[in-house]
Amino acid sequence: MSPMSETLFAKACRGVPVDSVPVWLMRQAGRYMPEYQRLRDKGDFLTICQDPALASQATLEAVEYLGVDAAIIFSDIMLPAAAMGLNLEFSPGPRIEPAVQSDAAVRSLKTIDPERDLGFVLEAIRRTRSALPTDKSLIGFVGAPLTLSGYMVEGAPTPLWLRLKGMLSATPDRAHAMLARVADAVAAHAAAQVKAGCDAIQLFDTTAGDLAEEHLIEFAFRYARDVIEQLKPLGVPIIYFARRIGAHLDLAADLGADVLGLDWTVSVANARRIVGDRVALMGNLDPAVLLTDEQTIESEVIRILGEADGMNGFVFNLGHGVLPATPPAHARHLVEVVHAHGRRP
Ligand code: 1CP
Repeated sequence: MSPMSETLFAKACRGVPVDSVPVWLMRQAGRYMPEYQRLRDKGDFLTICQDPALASQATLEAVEYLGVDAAIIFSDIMLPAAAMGLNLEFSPGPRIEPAVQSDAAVRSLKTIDPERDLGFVLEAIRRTRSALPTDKSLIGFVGAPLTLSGYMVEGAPTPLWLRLKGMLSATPDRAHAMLARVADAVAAHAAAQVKAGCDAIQLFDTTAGDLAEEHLIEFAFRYARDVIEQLKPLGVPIIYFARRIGAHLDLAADLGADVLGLDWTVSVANARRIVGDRVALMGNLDPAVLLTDEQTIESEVIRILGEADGMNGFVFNLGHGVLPATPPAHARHLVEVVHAHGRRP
């Protein structure tokens, strides 16, 4: 895409001047939406992910309902784990059985071929890109190596990540071997998503902020940077999202990503002071605010836009995914008020 025809979202990611603030929501096509619930009546979550027509429909319905500036392809960070040879189920959260808990299990992780193993995601992207208005971006995504490896080691979501942390501290060689393989797999999958039509890639490193600082640097940031370096030549904006890394933003700003996604535990104003103009910022409304009322949502939007200090280099989002209990009308109201207040007069 030539710079002239770049979308508002792409411009904001690159920090070039815009006359309004773009907005999209992590998990915008999720369980809170009646349209998605109706799709779920037709099949379980994996079935929707593996059916390009249904996955594309879920992606597009969210964009149409909410009026957001970007779509995110309906998929999941766990799918490359299945492509690497693991047994993956959703019930409803992801389950990997058996989990990866030995050097031999790490060695037997397969190299992926995205067209062969994840072709359904790529076909969903092609369909979605051709149906999506040209002024809206389509975001592809992968789990960052640390976060995806965490699920592969634990076998299921967990609040404490004890097996993952055990691997990092007791068997660091195994951890490095695993992270290197996972990094290659997610980089290949992300690159294939760009070739299929995605205009941006987000790395979800949701778990990184739970680690000790030295582990964050050695195991999370190092492999996130590897993936980003592999994607850079493709020329699309890259977003790095992690939670609870307010104390590490200075390092995160140098990973090579164009945009840092923030959760609500650090203010946009403080983040901007730390990162300067090295990266654009994305975030960071607490998804809990969407459970309140329209006035509260509007005043929180005004506060965050004020902290963003001008419109350039900022993408409005939540600080994590939309909660399942969110009234859909509140999510739509959020988008409306960002568009109303985030505009040059
Ligand atoms: O219908 C259902 O019950 C399935 C619910 C669901 C959905 C709608 C899961 C299971 N994944 C998804 C889609 C999904 N996952 C998207 C789609 C696009 C969108 O944002 O609209 C994305 C980007 C993800 C990313 C994802 N999956 C992450 C990273 C971001 C995050 O939320 O922390 C993680 C950790 C997962 C794993 C996962 N998938 C599903 C569950 C329940 C989980 C465990 C983590 C959790 O409870 O959120």
